[in-house]
Amino acid sequence: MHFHRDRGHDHRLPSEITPRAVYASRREMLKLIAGGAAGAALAGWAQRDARAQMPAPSGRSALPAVRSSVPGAFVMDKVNSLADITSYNNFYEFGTDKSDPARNAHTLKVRPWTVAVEGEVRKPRVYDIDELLKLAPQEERIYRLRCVEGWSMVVPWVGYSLAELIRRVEPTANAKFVEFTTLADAKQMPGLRSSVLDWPYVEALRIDEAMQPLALLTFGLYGELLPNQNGAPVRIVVPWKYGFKSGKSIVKIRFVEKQPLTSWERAAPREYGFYSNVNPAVDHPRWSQATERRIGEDGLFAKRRPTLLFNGYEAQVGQLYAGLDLKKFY
Ligand SMILES: Nc1nc2c(c(=O)[nH]1)N[C@H]1C(S)=C(S)[C@@H](COP(=O)(O)O)O[C@H]1N2
Ligand SMILES: [Mo]
Repeated sequence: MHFHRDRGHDHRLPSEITPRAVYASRREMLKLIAGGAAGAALAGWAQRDARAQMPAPSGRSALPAVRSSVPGAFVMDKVNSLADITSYNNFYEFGTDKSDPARNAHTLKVRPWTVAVEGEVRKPRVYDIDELLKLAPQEERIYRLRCVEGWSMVVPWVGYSLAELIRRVEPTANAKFVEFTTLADAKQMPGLRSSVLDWPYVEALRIDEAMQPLALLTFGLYGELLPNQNGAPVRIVVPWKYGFKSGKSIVKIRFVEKQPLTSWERAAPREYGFYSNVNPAVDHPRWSQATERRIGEDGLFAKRRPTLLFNGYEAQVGQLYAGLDLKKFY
């Protein structure tokens, strides 16, 4: 099975590829926005842009949020529509076609729901989802999402920094990595009949990556609770890594000393490394990662966009990897 391969095609002429100068100036602008006074105004603009594109009330539950002050929390790119974000999904527990999660995830029961936080922490605890929702102020963050398959979107998430939860459980000195486990219940998840992955879906981060304020414990999008196909009732979003690092419908967060073996690494270690930072210079063994297809821009004349190092979040996360050979630790 050719899972994890994008079906988009690149029909660009060489002249249509964004000149390097333009690409560089966009990155400079993003850095300015991340840190400067102009940031507030522009971030506000980005947020209004998201709101303006909000569809009529959908019947989901509102999740009020404040504007995030975390550097890098708002990208300037046009936000994808709610329809795009909720109909083109990877959530293999509900099937491997992009339309399967939207069709099948209604069987996921999101209440009652608990998240066990355990391992190398002084205060291990099982959190009820409604308690977790109120642990810290909910913030809106407009992030790029780059799938390893070569497509991307821009999503107005709602959540708070994973660091808020991590601080409360007080990791010990042995806590070097954090592992995230998705629910695996064949009664609710028809995709578990397929052996495309070893269930449950497990992902992990180094603890300093998990503490980076952009790493988001995510409860909603477009101002409302997460739709099931996007990982309700709680998921991880790590915007500078390929999308598969952002596990959905999380039931366990475990602090460990040794680097965990993640589901995608186990399935294809040569193709999906532990780090999986977005990097246009490190190709997937079966396709280039230099460019991406922005969902919502596809069509006969749509151009692929250049993929940015760390998905455009280099100013915020680059120093986490200082001295690391990004080709070796991909
Ligand atoms: N449990 C689980 N989490 C998952 C996946 C999955 O199949 N199962 N797919 C990942 C991939 S490949 C991507 S690109 C994103 C997609 O998130 P979205 O559907 O909200 O856009 O979820 C990630 N998290
Ligand atoms: Mo993905």
